[in-house]
Amino acid sequence: MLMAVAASSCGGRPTARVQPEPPPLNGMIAFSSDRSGSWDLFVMNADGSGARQLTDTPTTNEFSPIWSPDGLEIAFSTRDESPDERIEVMGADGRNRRSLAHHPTYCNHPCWSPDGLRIAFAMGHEDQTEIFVIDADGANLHNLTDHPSLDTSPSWSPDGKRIAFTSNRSGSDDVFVMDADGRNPRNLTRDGSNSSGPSWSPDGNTITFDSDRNGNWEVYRIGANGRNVRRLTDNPGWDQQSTWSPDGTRIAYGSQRGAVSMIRVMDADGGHDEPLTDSSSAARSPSWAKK
Ligand SMILES: [Ca+2]
Ligand SMILES: [Ca+2]
Repeated sequence: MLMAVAASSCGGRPTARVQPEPPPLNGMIAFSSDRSGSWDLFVMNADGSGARQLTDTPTTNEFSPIWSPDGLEIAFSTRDESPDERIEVMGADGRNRRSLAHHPTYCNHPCWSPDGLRIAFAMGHEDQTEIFVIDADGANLHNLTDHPSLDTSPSWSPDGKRIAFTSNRSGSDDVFVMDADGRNPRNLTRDGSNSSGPSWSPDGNTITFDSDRNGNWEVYRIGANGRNVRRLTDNPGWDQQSTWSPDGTRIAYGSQRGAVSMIRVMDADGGHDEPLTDSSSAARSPSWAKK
């Protein structure tokens, strides 16, 4: 057996050049997994070790976790047997859950402002969802988009001045950027395919997003000015839900290449791609803590 392994590895194609070592995987990643029976929220070290269950709610599904900028809280969405989908917030230890907003059809994709004072999210019905913003204490709910289309998945720029989001107002799903007060929306990805799920890099210069422009969902990056689109993943499964490491060198994302979705990580240029969770249960919606 050992000889066979040695022979096959010797018989492989010679490597063109040796890749440098990948940057270290520091910090914490929150994600959603069905490993406990229902969908629950977990945190793990960014190298995939030390996974810990934060919610244990057999009749409620928790999705889309996102860390507060100070790392002390996690906002997320929930769906249970009640009519409403909700945005909730809890401590990073899973305690002190509180509900911020709810809607009978759709209430999802929370995103903190960089100062931690507000949360943007998407809410609405089948034909029209809007990006709303609410204070982290639940006050001052207001609509930022107010447009008869599906506006979803906000991502706040690190300087707090802009919000990227997904909208189908141009006919297909596209990534838009607007001022943080909802003014001046502009389309970054106008190419007729679907592009969604923007995630702003820590230095504010780059936005990752998901697109099916090559017939299959892959993770791409684009300059925040709309230039220099580049594909980062290339495989037949879906690759979506990107989140940046705090130092901007690595990107974690959700990927389904076999029977279940997994969390994977790669360099910010697509190199050193590797799994962080295994195939024994589904995992998705990673969020890398900002500190
Ligand atoms: Ca649950
Ligand atoms: Ca793919």
